[in-house]
Amino acid sequence: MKPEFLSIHPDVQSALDQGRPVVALESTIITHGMPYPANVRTAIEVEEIVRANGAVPATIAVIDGRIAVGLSTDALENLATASGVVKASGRDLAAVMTRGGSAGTTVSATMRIAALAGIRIFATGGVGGVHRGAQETFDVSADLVELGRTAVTVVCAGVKSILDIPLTLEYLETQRVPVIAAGSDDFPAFYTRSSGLKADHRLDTPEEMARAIAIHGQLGTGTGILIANPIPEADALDPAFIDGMIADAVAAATEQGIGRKELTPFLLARINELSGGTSLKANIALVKNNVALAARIAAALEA
Ligand code: PSU
Ligand code: MN
Repeated sequence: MKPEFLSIHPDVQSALDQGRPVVALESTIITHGMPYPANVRTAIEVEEIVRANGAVPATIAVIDGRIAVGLSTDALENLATASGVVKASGRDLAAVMTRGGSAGTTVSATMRIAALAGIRIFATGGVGGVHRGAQETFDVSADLVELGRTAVTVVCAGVKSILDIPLTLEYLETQRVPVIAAGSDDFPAFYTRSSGLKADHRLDTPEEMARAIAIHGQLGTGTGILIANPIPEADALDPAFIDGMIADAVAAATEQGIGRKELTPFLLARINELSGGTSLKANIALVKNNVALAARIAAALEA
């Protein structure tokens, strides 16, 4: 039985009922990750790319106290423009829903909801991770904890260097989360194709990835899988260009005492500002690349 607070869009429900491929999409990227109107435009285009690659998109958000799995264009537009929309990780959902609020769902919340709805694969830009300075701040994203206990595959473009990438990979190892780079030996760093660190595993085709997901599921580990898909060559940023801006953004956050759930949105906005929109362009390109891969994996999973 699905909880009564879950509103699954008819297109998504019929795909699930008929065993057709579905890809979940998060919404914090819309509410807190990108500025308006690029956020709505991207959300709409990304759904089209999922469809073009043979799957049904299911963008997930909290709308007026209920969880929506699959959003109309109007709902997307409202979510992107309404005031008081919160950033909800899994732990925030109950309180936001109780007061009838609306929220963008982070990777952790979206994974939880996808699992409830029976969706096995989910695509986004970047996942949260272990922040730089976590030795002092303890700032480790709930995304990593959720990956350690919810059996949903997340396709991302690796981890941004606003985070401590080596510590993030250590944490995923402890949590028993398989980390697979798509068509690359290196673990990607969001804006760039390599973080300078090797990925644990490399798989090259959506069919292989679907097979790994199926085997991992049968092993009963109960953990998610992280598929790290490098940004396309043509859209990748020069590390020399972006790394300095990331360092400046992190320094500004520390100076201004930004912490907890405000930190990631602050850093994203700051980097966008400092780069004159170049980081946003790369972000949009890599999200599109990720949803296309996720749709092809979803199709291979159902084949
Ligand atoms: N990274 C991005 N864009 C985003 C996010 C991360 O490049 O929009 C969002 C995702 O929703 C992710 C969340 O789940 O930030 C992580 O937040 P935190 O670091 O507070 O756990
Ligand atoms: Mn955090």
